Amino acid sequence: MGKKIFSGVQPTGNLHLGNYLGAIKNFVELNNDQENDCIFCVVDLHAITVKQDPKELRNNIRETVATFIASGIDSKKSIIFNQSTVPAHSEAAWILSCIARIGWLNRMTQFKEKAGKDKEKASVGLYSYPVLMAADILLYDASHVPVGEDQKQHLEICRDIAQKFNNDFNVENFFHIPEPLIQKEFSRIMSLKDGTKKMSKSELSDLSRINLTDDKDTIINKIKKAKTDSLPLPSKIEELDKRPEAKNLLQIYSSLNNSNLKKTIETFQGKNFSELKENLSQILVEKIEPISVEIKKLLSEKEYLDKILLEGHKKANSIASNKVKKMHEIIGF
Ligand code: AQP
Repeated sequence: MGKKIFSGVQPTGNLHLGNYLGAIKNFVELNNDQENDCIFCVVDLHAITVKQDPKELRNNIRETVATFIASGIDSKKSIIFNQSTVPAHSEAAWILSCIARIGWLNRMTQFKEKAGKDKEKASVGLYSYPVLMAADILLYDASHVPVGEDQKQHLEICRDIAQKFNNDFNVENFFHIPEPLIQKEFSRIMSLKDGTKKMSKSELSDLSRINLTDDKDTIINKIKKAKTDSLPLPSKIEELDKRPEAKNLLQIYSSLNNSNLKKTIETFQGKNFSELKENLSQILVEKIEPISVEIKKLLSEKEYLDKILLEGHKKANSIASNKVKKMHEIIGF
């Protein structure tokens, strides 16, 4: 039986290789399975949990859609839409925030990481982010949610919220309890400058990530400058635990090659980083440059991108408004 897929990407610019290998590549495979119904959302309501420039946000929304399409998602088969155009998301998030418990949110590590030392100054939205994410998923009765490993905890709270709503109102199975879909080996791509930190959009140094809009020369240059250590590449997976940069580069190579880490280690064992980097640059250029070229082309076709969003909005809005209406009835509104 096919899966009902829901996932989102924030339009916060600088979409990178981590977003691609941890999420978007998987979206494309799920989209290509004829049995699946997929919904891919540009989660702009999530983006504003930290300050955004309105003009940049508008551009980034289109760029995220362009990235989906350039990566291979078919907008005729899958629904692609922008979260803020479907009011049910905000509405369901409020209702579910009355179901979620403060103790659950207090355990969320992403809030702790993103809020930093001065938690008092973080937005309330950043704190309640997982509740909005639960609303996104539950409105569409998603059975599976493809995400990077960093989002696993948020998926768990989504399941808890769904379960509690179903129990509190005695409506067994009203909300479907979703499963995360996390790619085991390649779930977390790390910074090219520090193998212990996640590759991220907001990292100041552009050299820390491969952006999906980077051209060939930029990709080659960034891999050349990527941090390494002084030893030859190891022959055993366990040896990688103490060598985060080696692990990251080997993992990226494996993932792009649709291989596994064990096989990749066998290919490069005893070799120098320079050989791995040469091969890695080659496969990155082969896989990422066409996406980069296509994104740039699509960005000059704003009307086409807006049309995709409008079509997606109509379909998503119909499903989500219907579900929120049922929530109202259950609650007693
Ligand atoms: N480094 C990563 N490795 C694997 N997967 C990743 N994802 C993000 N970074 C990595 C996955 O990409 C999907 C979309 O992410 P998002 O746009 O919702 O934002 P994010 O996770 O907050 O991305 P960043 O780059 O980490 O942004 P900042 O710098 O703002 O914190 C998600 O499925 C995510 O797991």
